[in-house]
Amino acid sequence: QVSQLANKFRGTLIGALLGDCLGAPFEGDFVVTKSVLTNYVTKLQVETGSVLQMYSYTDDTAMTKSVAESLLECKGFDAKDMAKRFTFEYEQQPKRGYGANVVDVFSALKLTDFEDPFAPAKAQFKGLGSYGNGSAMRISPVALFGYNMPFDQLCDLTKNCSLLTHTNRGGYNGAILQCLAIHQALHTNITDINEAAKFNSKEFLNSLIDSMTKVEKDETSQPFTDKLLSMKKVIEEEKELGALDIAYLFGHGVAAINSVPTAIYIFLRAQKPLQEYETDNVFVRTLYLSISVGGDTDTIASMACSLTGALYGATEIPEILIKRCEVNEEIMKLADNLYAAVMGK
Ligand code: F2R
Ligand code: MG
Ligand code: MG
Ligand code: MG
Repeated sequence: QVSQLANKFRGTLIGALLGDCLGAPFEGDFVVTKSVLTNYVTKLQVETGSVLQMYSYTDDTAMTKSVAESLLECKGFDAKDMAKRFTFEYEQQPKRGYGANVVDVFSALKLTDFEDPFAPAKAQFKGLGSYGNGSAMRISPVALFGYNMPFDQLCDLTKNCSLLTHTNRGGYNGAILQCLAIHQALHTNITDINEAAKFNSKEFLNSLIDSMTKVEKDETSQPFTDKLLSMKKVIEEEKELGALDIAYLFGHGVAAINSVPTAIYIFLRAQKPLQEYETDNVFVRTLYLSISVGGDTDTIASMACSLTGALYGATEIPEILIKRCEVNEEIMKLADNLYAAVMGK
């Protein structure tokens, strides 16, 4: 028996792992039909035969592990250490479905012996930097480590962790949005799933809009705030968007701007029952809806499920789904270690 906050820490990282592992088989599929997905999600929840089918993690989890381990080991952000862990992890297992260009950063880091760990990322895309969601997808440990941090410090830490691979503001601001959303879910006082009715999606979103407005205030445009504002309209009008509408309105691609707001919308939408798939479990609804939008399914599911996990805790996640994911015990341990670090234990 762990405290509800420790349970929320576990839910955050286990949610991220689960979305990655169980969303990955559909990554790149433009649409996922209702019958295929219903069959898939239903079977995942049933134990048949003596051997449970396991699902592998991808780059999303590989990098999340490195972020968590580095923060724990260094007791804070150490650019060289984190860059080394990303690179080492990639070298050990390069076939984890990494982004097409981020792998050049790892090669350049190695070639320059990590002399300036920020330099290779700056050179990406002719100096524009990556706007991919590769930083947002790995940011959950930062929200945990920064549980007690003031707003500016949490944003700075997130940005620093991002700049090792993503120097385009689309990339690092996407990570900041995802981190702030997890942080807010962790701080939302819900003791268990029976209190789900207490959760107010509109308030949650309004508070996120306030935060993102601060983050983007000095910039020439405010793309993340704008997407959150259009989400607010959808939520206020109580529209219940289907998969195609979600993909059309918020995107389902590898750019952070086309996947972080999508994950946040899915997290909010999954609070209510789905027409497409009947289940009482909010976590299963989050997973189902994430995959249904197609495109970058592992990453969208990972980010959305991490939010659901941060709100309700790991005990809301069906155990059989956790058992199906590679490295689930290791991830649980990392969540516990982050909790202990934050609590000063
Ligand atoms: N890479 C994938 N999935 C495709 C193949 C996986 C398949 N299962 C397999 O194994 O073959 N997934 C992973 O990549 C995403 C995270 O990517 P990240 O870390 O942001 O990488 P990168 O390379 O920096 O950016 C991704 C692509 O975005 C475009 N892009 C980014 N910035 C750009 C810019 N400034 N100008 C133009 N294009 C830019 C490029 O196409 C990049 O290759 C996650 O989905 C993860 O799961
Ligand atoms: Mg991936
Ligand atoms: Mg619970
Ligand atoms: Mg992906």
